[in-house]
Amino acid sequence: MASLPHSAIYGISRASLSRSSYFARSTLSITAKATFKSDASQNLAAVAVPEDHQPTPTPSNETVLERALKASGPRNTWTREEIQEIYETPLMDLVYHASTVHRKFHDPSKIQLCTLLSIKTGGCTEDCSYCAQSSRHKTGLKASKLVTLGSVLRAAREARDNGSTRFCMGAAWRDMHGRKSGLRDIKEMITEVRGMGMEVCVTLGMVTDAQARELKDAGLTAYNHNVDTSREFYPSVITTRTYDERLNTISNVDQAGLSVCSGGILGLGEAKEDHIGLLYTLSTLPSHPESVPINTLVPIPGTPLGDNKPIEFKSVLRTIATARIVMPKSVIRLAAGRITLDDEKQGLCFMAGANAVFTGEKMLTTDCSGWDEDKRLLDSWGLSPMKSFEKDNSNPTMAAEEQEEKPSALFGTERSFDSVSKI
Ligand code: SAM
Ligand code: DTB
Ligand code: SF4
Repeated sequence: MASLPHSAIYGISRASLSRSSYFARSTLSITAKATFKSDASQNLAAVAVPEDHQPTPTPSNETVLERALKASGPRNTWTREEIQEIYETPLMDLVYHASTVHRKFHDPSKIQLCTLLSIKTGGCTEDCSYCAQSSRHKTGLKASKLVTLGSVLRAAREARDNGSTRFCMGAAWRDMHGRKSGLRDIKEMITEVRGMGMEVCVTLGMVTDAQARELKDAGLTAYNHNVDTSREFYPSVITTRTYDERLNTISNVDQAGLSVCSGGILGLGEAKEDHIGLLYTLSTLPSHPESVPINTLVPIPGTPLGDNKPIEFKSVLRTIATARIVMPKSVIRLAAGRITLDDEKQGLCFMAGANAVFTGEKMLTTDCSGWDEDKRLLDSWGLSPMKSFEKDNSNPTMAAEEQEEKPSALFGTERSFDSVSKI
């Protein structure tokens, strides 16, 4: 398949919708007691609206945000204009609404801990202008061969013993073409790590449908392949593989029944339209990625972006919150660059719907927030690590059609709590 059907099509503008009914309801305060069970038929919405305050919006006066807040599941019919309207919501409101959506579809007290290992470092033929591992840039990084199974198992055990439930292995490859022995060795690593009870993710560059199926059969949980940025900005970041080639790999991964992990990188010199474009691509895929990593550029000396100024935090927060609203069931993963955020900024990201982090000694080539530091961070915010496969691990399927708010498919574990919401 050369490209996904959605990829060449951009949304047609929707009539701008009135925001009046949203503001009319913004001062109500309610208390709701909800019991969550794994049986979807017993699920209750986290936020109950008292009967006399039930909104009865007609489609003509409903804002994009209101409609998103009422949705019972993901949809992939977003237009850029709709995403822009959400993205441009006053930031405090945006974070608040993202948090509300987050609480409807996820256990807000749980953060997934994931640990990375570079299994084949450097010497990559691609020219990604942010990357330390491209052989086209003079970063001083020494290329190395595929690591041994023993070293993978040691690293995975250490990660598991420190609370990580997902182990992600990265190789600096353009694709898997002609890498028969590499694929065989990596399948063995996958099977062994999966056997330790961990979710396993790999990122190996482009894969064919047959390779994706082989990886799935070896026990792989998820495959990471980012679209990185908007379709328009992409050619100024990478020239050696196209946006559609990326989408093709994502499609192969999805078709093989693997969970798709696909997100982006902020701070490349892009505009806010590119954040909207990135989210547009991801949220209009046939099914939303199970996991959406949000990286911020770690400037690497010797790369074309080595001198880039850090991106403003509020843009990162805005992107996370918008991602949470347009892809309500996906796991939003705070990825590269998290180490530059203090505890309070990370807390805001969790409030806005981020619910996974990379933790451990290293990312792939750069530093990572350590396990002890992260345990303290989560504890200080009253958060705790997610168990393996605690969430629904499949790629979120789309709601058949947009529906009125009703009991939604929530997270797996049974629990109950009192929630006090202002809407
Ligand atoms: N070759 C694989 C690929 O391109 O799919 C390897 C994974 S690559 C390292 C995964 C992602 O990490 C990239 O798509 C990019 O979003 C992110 N990344 C790489 N270098 C980064 C950097 N210096 N700062 C922030 N994110 C980075
Ligand atoms: C993703 O989106 N970010 C991770 C993971 N997927 C593989 C990798 C980040 C790499 C950061 C730069 C480095 O350590 O070289
Ligand atoms: Fe190679 Fe991946 Fe780095 Fe691009 S991001 S240069 S494909 S390792």
